[in-house]
Amino acid sequence: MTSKKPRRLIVGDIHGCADELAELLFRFKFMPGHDSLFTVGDVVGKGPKTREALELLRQFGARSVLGNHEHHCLTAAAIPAAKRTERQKQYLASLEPDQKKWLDHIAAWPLYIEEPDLIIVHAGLDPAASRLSDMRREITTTIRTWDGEGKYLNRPDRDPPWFECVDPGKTVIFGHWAVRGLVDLPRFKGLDTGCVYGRELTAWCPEEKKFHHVAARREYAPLVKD
Ligand SMILES: [Mn+2]
Repeated sequence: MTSKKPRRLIVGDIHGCADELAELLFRFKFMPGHDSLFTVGDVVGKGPKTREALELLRQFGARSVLGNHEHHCLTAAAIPAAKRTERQKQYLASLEPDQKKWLDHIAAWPLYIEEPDLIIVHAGLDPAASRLSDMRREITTTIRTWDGEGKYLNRPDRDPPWFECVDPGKTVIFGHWAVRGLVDLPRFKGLDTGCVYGRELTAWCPEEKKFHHVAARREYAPLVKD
């Protein structure tokens, strides 16, 4: 037993970077059954070890929200095999040999997780929704900027970031915006620091009010603005 208080660790976009995830948990001295683990989604896709990342998170009892890349897996699985694109086939192959098990697992991930003091969401909150439960999937998994109506969600040159357009009354922890990188505002913590692009994996601990970073072992994918 330990006298240390339980801590929560919320991990940014992992994208199959299981080695960096393992190093992060080791360096944090994460204690399963005592500390709590969360991710902002986009655990899958692009990187080298999707299955290993999912398995590690499952072993540590992590709770995740749905990212656009998990949604991509679910979409791929829902269409006939003969009609799948190469990218869709790759995503499904990355879940083998237990593809069905992981698809069922991912399908249960919520759009957001609400704690007494914070909200975890993949891309951001829906500024048009008056309640969290009214938020639309397309927005929570893909928003970067807000145009006032939700037609364009990624126009950084024209529109403000979504987090300048909401007032949730709690700290919001999110990912999805590797091009922008770390966001460290009092109410908003953006954790996508592009590990899969060769930068770093980032997590936030609310109890310590501190970020934890692990350098990427290499560049696994080119940075593309999707
Ligand atoms: Mn994403």
